[in-house]
Amino acid sequence: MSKSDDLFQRAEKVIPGGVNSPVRAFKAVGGKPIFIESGSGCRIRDVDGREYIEYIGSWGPLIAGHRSPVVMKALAEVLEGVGTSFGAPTGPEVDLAELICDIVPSVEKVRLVNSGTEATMSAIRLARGFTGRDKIVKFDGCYHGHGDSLLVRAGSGVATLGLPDSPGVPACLAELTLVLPFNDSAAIRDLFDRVGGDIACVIIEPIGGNMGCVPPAPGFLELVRDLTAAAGTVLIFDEVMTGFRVSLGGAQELFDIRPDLTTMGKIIGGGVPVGAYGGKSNIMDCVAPVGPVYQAGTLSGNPLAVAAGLAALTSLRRESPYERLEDLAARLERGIHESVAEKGATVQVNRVGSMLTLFFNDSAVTDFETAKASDTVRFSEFFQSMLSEGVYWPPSQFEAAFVSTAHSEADIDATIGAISRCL
Ligand code: KE4
Repeated sequence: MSKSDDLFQRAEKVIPGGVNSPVRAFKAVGGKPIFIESGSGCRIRDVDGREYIEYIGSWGPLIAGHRSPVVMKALAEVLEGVGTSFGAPTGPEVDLAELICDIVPSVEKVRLVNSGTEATMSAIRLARGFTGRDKIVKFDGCYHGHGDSLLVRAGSGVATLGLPDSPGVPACLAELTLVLPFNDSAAIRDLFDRVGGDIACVIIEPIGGNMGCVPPAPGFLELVRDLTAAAGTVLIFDEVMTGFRVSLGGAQELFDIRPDLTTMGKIIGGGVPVGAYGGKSNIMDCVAPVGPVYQAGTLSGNPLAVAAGLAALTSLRRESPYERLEDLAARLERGIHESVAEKGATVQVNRVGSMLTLFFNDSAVTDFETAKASDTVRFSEFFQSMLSEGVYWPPSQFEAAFVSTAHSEADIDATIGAISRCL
């Protein structure tokens, strides 16, 4: 038995499903998860000594690859001479908050938390507290962490009362979440014509990342912004994945749209747990202790996480690697298209900057319905073949792959070679 299988056998006895987050269990692609020993740059090594060029990057945080020198140095300095947590304010938290407000166009004030889920849960509560309204809107196929109000699927008809998408989510709470099709302008226009004044907030991934990568249709985000502004509804851009990823200022900078609140995570912590929510001062000032909307966190803004986040964001602002990321990811996309043409495979590639998804689908993927029409059996075969080729692709058809600054042209070309053999 491999070391990985042995570890998995032990893990299943003491951890639900043997993993600390479901997608890691390989349920979507079959087989057993591989246990990772270490990472360096764009490569990870498993406990049995096998090495992979990888495109998960811890599901987005590692835009500079594993053990990026600047982040490692910052962590070492804190461990050496500061400490990990005080439960009291520190200077670097102010530095990081100022940096985020400087980088993210719509953010005037920001509160640090410890995960993307905490960020979105808090932003929803804040929007409800600020507007005095209870209903919220999300989009089918968008994932915003595991907060109760967001584990909701569409009701029978478009925009009818939401239904729990997990046991344990009370129906009375789920029905306050209205679920619309992503990229469906008519549906959101109709909803706001009917009940816009009742909606506390709309939360959206400005670029879908959790149904696979699905870009916004031209004009869609602008319409969402206009409708929410007119109705006094808080617009929340969930940029946990797109923030600092598709440009330094995220999707809101890329598309030049200003949401009222933004949720952040992943890259903001440089691979260490950090989440954040921020936006207009008049809304953020409703958050305790200055306002009545309660939110708290023992380890929020801890020195270790803040040091990693500061190092990661400072480096991104200094290096501005987005052209390089675009070149590398475009090279990968071109290579996929060339392989697809050679092999006559039915594949769609959706990409925005350095996040992309290869869908086994014979038509364009523009929302969750079209994404779900993908051939997930074929994807599983592809994933397992890529693993055998030494390339660790995201273990789900409905996830995005991430290119990092640690990937070289040679790594991209090797990946293209593997994809060509696996299609
Ligand atoms: P976390 O609570 O996992 O830090 O963030 C939740 C979240 C919120 N918003 C968006 C847009 C997200 O993509 C996520 C988390 N993303 C998934 C991967 N698609 C995390 C991976 C996992 O669940 O293990």
